Amino acid sequence: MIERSLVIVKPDGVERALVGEILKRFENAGLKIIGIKMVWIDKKFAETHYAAHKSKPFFKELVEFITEGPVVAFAVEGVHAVDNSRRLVGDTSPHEAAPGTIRGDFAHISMAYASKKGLGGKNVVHASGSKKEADEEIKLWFKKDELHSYTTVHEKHVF
Ligand code: IDP
Ligand code: MG
Repeated sequence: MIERSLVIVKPDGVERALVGEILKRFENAGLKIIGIKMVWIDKKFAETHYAAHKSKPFFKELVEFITEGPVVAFAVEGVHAVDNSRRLVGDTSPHEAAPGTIRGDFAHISMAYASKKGLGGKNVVHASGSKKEADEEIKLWFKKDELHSYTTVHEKHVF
C-alpha cells in the first residue's frame, strides 16, 4: 500500500549536522522524498503539530524544544511509508531505541531523565505515528504545490 508520512529533523538533529545522514537513511530504504523544507516554527504552529499531547506533563518542554531552532521537514512516499519510517526512526525514548535506528544511533538519554532535568526529550527526529496522523501532518506542513510526483529508479525494483 502506497502511503505518505511526515518526517522532521528536530532542532538537535539540524544543529548536530545530521540532516544528510537522516535523509540518506530514508532514501536508502526506498522512501521517496516528495517535499522538503527548512523552517523555524513558532509556538502556535508547534502547539498545533503536537495538539494530541496538549494534556501531557511534558507538553511545554516539547514545544520549547521543537521551536529552539530550525527544523527540516520532509514528506516521504512509498510502500508502508508510515510503518517503515517509524522503524527507521526507532522507539520514542532514545535509550530504548534499537541500535541501527536513527534515535538508537544518535540519541541516548531517556525521556524520563530528560524531563526530570527539564531538558526536553532530544530524540533527533519525528515521524508520523499513523496514516491518519501522517495525512493531517502533511496537510499542516506542506501546501499542495510543494509536494511533487516523479518516479525513482528504486521503484522499478520495488514493484
Ligand atoms: P514519537 O515522537 O515517537 O511519536 P510521542 O509519544 O508522539 O513520540 O511524543 C512526541 C514527542 O514528545 C517525542 O518525540 C518527544 O520529543 C516528546 N516526548 C515524549 N515523551 C516525553 C517525555 O516523557 N518527556 C519529554 N518529552 C517527551
Ligand atoms: Mg508521535
